[in-house]
Amino acid sequence: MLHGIMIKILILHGPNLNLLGQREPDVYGRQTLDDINASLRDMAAGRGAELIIQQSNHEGVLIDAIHDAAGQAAGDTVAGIVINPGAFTHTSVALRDAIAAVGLPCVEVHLSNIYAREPFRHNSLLAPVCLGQIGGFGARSYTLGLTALLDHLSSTETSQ
Ligand code: CA2
Repeated sequence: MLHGIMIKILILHGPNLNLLGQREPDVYGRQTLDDINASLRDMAAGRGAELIIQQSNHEGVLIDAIHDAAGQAAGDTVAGIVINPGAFTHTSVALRDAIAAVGLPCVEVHLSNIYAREPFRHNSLLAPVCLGQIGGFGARSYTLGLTALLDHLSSTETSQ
């Protein structure tokens, strides 16, 4: 809770993450996206937060979701974003610009350790406009990312 209001967090899953648990379990694990979302909802409920969760394979849909998060009416505030941008991590200036434009605190998460993989995955265009990046812990990267965001929001609330 922030200022007695149930805070909302946007969880965004990028392209191909709808396939989780069905393909490439050696790289991405056996949990499905529904499993990950259920763990996140459990964790959020314990911390007085509500989640809006979206997955899209389309860059523009992800950008619209970020814009919509920033445009929520007062009392329906989205306080921050946890995003796994998938392959758009390495390519999307447009997603980076959307995050920078809305100014919401954002945590980038990855199932895999992108720095231990092919060189084309070593650069994130989004990381510089995020609070931080967590990767390499499988599905746990998401819960770690949400914890980091909620802790950040609590600490900035008490310091204001
Ligand atoms: O490690 C991550 O979370 C990634 O964001 C996953 C992306 C990849 O392009 C990034 O470099 C790192 C790929 C998501 C694809 O997800 C699949 C899941 C199951 C089967 C096939 C793909």
